[in-house]
Amino acid sequence: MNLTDDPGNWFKSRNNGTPVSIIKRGERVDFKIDGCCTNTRHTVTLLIKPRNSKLIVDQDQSKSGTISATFDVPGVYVFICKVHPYMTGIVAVKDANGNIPDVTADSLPFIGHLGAASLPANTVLSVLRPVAPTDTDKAAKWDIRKSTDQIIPKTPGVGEIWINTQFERVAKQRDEKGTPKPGTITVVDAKTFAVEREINGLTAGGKWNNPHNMWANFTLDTVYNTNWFGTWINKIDRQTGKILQSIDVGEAPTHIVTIPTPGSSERGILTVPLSAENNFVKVEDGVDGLKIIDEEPTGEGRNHPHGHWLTCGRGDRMVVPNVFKGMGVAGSISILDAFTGNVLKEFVQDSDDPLRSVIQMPLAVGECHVNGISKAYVANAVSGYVTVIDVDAMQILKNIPVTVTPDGQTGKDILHTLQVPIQTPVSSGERFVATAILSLTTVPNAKSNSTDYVVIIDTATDEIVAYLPTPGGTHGVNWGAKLGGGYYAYVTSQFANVLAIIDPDPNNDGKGPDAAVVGTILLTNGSKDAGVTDGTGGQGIKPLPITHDGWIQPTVELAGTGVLSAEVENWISQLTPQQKNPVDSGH
Ligand SMILES: [Cu+2]
Repeated sequence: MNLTDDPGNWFKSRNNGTPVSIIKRGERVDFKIDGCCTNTRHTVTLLIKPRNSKLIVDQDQSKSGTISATFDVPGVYVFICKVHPYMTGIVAVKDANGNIPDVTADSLPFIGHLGAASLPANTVLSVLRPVAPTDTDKAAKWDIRKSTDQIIPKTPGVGEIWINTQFERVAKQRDEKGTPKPGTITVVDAKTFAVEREINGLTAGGKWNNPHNMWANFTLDTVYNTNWFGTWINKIDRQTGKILQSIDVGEAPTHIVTIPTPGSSERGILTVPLSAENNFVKVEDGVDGLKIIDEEPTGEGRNHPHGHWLTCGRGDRMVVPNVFKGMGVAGSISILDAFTGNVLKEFVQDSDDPLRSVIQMPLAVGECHVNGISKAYVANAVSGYVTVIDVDAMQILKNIPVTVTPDGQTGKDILHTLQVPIQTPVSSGERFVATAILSLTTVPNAKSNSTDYVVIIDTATDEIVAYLPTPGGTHGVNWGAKLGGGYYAYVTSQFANVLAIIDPDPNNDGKGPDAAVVGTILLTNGSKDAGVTDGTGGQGIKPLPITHDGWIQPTVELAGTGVLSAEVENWISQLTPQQKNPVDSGH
């Protein structure tokens, strides 16, 4: 099998061109990670196997090259990549009669939560959304909506919403070797909730592959974009969508956050974790354009850092999820000095420590001050918990189980839920956290009555106050200004073609149990050759203006100075005093 950058076909069998390789017992599969099919490094990690199999396949760091495995027991083997955890490959091993044995509940506990002891292999594969190599498969398994499904919120937002529609196919969009690579950026007008335009990578000189996450500069005339299956970031002119520059930063860059610190010489510098390496880089956007000015490790040893955040307001500390440290799924959460890059504290997974046991493949962080304390919320992919950290005291406060089995149990890991919590930002008004829960299946759960959902966490109690159903493949969430005050949580879903909009507090009483999905916006725009992938792949999401404390004020300060475009001036004029300076949220 080749590991690839192709959505739904990330492990591609050379025998049948699909992510399901069918072999006989005792046969070997070579997993190839090379320039044929991917622009970065990966792992080949065996997650699910038949009960009696002794096979172990895993690596302690991201790799290129060939990884081989010989299959000892008939049955279904599920592989993932620990760098890009939704990359899914299947090896189905036939028994002596040529049949693939059923998948049992002790191999995959999820099945037990459906009330079954075992299920046919084909039944299990038919519900796995990441296994969708063709447009026909995607149309069947993914959550593809029509224009009649669209719901426009009654209250408009302010500004623009930038969305990485990472799986959208673009004809002739190729890497430097000429291999097709997916992904666009879809821009939604927050006033009308219409798709304003789409940006593709045709002019990126091959440095565009699975565009994953974005941030903007303070004047909001530039958007920076990462390419998670490549090694580059792009600098994009916001108004024209023109790609101004693309530079190499290292393997599998994830998210971008600028340093907001007032008075700092590093204000505006980009920080970018590299998920197939151990470091983050600092990138300056100066007179000569983008330039790497520093590179520092995000922990001790191997790290594979992903979606970080800087402390709201001061920006003096950076909280980084290190997805995996070696063999297995143990990760860590680091607190760094944002200026020196020094690691001040690293919480490493420890099965004997009740607070650190759940730090298994942490993927993303949200951070804001809550009642004067800098608090971080970290989503752990494998354990299904959100870890709450006091960033000032550098202490873990609590772990909140956010994933749910089909029969409604919480506190169970990925093998029971087949769900992964991903982005988990704190609202700019600091009252709520919205955590995106991605389901790997088409099976609903008994709490949200949907496959995918967002949980709303009250930051005063750190308890879940709402489970809100969202479209298939929910991955990204971020907060943008609601016209007249307050914030919307904008939600992306990688296996759907829509943006969901959540109002965390429609009756404005400061409490979240009335949180509701108030909008569903189609991200399709009829792009030629995109087919069923039009508007799909929603991952990184950046509402502009950037509403969090520390990032909104520099833009507001520039209003009326002639530096901002007329469009940005207009956005800023629509913000309430509270939205312009969310430092004292008054809750
Ligand atoms: Cu990968």
